[in-house]
Amino acid sequence: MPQQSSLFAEPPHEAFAAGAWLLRGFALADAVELVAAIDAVVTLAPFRHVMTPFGKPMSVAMSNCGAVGWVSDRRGYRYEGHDPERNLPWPAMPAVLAALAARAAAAAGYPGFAPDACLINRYVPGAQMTLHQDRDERDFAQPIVSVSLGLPAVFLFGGLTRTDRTIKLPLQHGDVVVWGGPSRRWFHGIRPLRDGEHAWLGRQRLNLTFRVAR
Ligand code: MD3
Ligand code: FE
Repeated sequence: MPQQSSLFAEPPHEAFAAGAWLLRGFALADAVELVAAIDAVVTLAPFRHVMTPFGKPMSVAMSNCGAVGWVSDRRGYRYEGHDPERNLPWPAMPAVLAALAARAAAAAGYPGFAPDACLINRYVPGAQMTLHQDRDERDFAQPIVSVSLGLPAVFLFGGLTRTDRTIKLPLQHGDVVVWGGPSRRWFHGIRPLRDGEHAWLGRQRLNLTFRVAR
């Protein structure tokens, strides 16, 4: 067998926290297909600024695809099979999205990942996500896979309590992170997006978050 060229070999994956794996550039080869699939989803279920239970609209615009979608309103956070804005089921999860999420999870040591929910977050300059935990899902043994596209962002990663000190992690176009094990329950957020222009996607960052919700 010829050896793979070291010039084109995949860079080593980083485990930067217990169970969390950063796969730099893992989505790059599929980016055009991913964005086309996102575009098809948000044509059916447009981005919207959901209300937090505290009555403030989020600065991040959201949509979903898959069997269930993450929703928020005055009653709280939860997963629902229907888009409340359209009174219709969420668009199906495009195969290219589900396949990428499964490949990334497997690369991080979580084989057989079959997400039923994909939250699509759209950040424009200034948009942010304050420190929170993802705890609306049934089984915390299931990892979460996130894909970053477009403008770079600074990701904040803490611990099991809100006051734990946080580390900053820059996330770039094409980066994929798999959050499993203990890291699955840790506080995290996104600093206000810096102004900029992505050569292809313009003044925005798109983030896909794949979860097994039910
Ligand atoms: C760490 N989204 O939608 S993705 C979210 O970039 C969310 O839009 C951010 O946090 C974004 O809930 C961050 C990275 C991420 C997603 C889920 C996690 C990190 C996580 C769950 C547990 C721990
Ligand atoms: Fe989150």
